[in-house]
Amino acid sequence: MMKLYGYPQTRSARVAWALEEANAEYEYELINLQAGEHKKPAFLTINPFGKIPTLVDNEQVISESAAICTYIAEKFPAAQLIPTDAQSRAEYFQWLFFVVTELEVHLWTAAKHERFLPEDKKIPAVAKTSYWEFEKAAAVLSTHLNGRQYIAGDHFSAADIICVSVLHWAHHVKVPLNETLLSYMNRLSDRPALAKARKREAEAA
Ligand SMILES: N[C@@H](CCC(=O)N[C@@H](CS)C(=O)NCC(=O)O)C(=O)O
Repeated sequence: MMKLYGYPQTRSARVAWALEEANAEYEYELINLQAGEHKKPAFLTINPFGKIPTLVDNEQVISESAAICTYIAEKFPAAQLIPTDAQSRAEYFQWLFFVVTELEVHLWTAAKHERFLPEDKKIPAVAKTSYWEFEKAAAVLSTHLNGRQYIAGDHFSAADIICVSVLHWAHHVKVPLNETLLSYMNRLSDRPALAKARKREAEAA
């Protein structure tokens, strides 16, 4: 059975969401980030990067949430979490990479400079610039989503899972999101699989 190593309110939520969408059976193993379990030998032997989410499927160890969600989408075709025709797949990968490399990265950089870096490495101006960069990318995303139901093609996909979870993060840290982004985020957040994933993570905690 697949095993997801995760911790609530982190990027593991998106993988749990994809697994629930796929109706997959999986074990959830809590890696307590607060207790530093991700940097202890027991976990580092599984994932030397010391990062969650990590998915283990037989001998395969996969990290990077966008890659894991895409793997789940490919493994469970009945869930239709990734398009099958070349044109729609190109759109899927384009927007998935856009979300990860042009949007999320700025939230992460801002978070590091505000909270996670050692004091002598924090540069407040970098956090400010990162929010500005996020807003520019969010405007591009908003134009794309205007009048569309989903980020790629005319189906819900794993790219939506990654995108909505990045918008959840932005909303959580009070970055203003316009009406298009908010209504996309809220509409897709109503999916039952997300509620199941949150319940699963809460039960593990
Ligand atoms: N790009 C990676 C980022 C993974 C990541 O940074 N995960 C965080 C939790 S959301 C983590 O493990 N942080 C612990 C650390 O970096 O020490 C992904 O999308 O999976």
